[in-house]
Amino acid sequence: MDIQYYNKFMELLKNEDKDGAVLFAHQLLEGNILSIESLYLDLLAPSLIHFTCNVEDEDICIWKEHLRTSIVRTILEMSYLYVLKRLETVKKNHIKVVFLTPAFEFHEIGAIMNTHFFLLEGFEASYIGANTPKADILQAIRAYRPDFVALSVTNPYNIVITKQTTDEIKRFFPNVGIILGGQAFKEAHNLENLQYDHILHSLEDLKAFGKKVSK
Ligand code: B12
Repeated sequence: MDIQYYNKFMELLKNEDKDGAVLFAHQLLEGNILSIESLYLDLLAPSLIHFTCNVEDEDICIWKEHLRTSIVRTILEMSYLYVLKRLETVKKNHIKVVFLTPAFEFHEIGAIMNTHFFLLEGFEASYIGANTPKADILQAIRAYRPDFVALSVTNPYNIVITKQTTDEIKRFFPNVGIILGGQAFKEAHNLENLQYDHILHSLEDLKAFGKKVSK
């Protein structure tokens, strides 16, 4: 990807120009200048992961982070139209994945992005929400009967609740596969003691997983 797109996007975000940032992302997709994957991974994700704030007042920085997240969220929702367009040409594998973040985990942008990536790989994927209590996850599995539940976990503090959640899923639905991903698993020791079937760190991992499980 040409760095000029990233620089231009960052300039719009620094100025908190929501309309400009959304229109710019739209232009990149509409003109086939960037793929959905590149827009998400080369522009949107780094704009949040490397978020810095030059203001001394921490409270103001928190609001600036919220505003930036909200701009990125709007771009993700807008991009869904382009996901739909691409889906017309994607071969479906009829494998159902329910995506969520467990209780206390509010970071949801990675989960939304990867739900779109799963769709683009032919899965029937749905994002059902952030901060999802254990009991609601079990109800969702009952309602949607997925082949896999994918949990995105960012904060390592949430490993304990992730363990409780995955234990319950395996206890009540032993045939439902568990996929884990997110920043919390950059440290391999956070996976110890967790019940799961697949850990995916990147789009490449996700694509390889798609090839492996497609019937
Ligand atoms: C935006 C943000 C928030 C927003 C989230 C809003 C929302 N709707 O999502 C809000 C304001 C709510 C928030 C709150 C908090 N946050 Co915060 N937040 C961030 C920030 C700036 C960006 C997160 C983000 O969206 N990144 C972009 C996405 C795309 O990245 P990602 O989630 O990693 O996903 C990528 C991969 O991990 C992967 N992936 C993710 N999930 C999955 C799943 C699968 C299956 C697959 C295949 C791949 C995959 O795909 C994505 C693309 O590559 C980060 C900074 C950072 N370094 O990320 C801090 C950060 C994550 N937050 C942090 C903290 C501490 C908090 C708070 C505790 C702050 C506080 N004191 O209140 C609370 C905790 C809230 C909670 N209970 O969860 C810390 C976590 C530190 C740590 N590792 O312990 C960070 C790293 C900031 C920092 N440097 O200190 N936060």
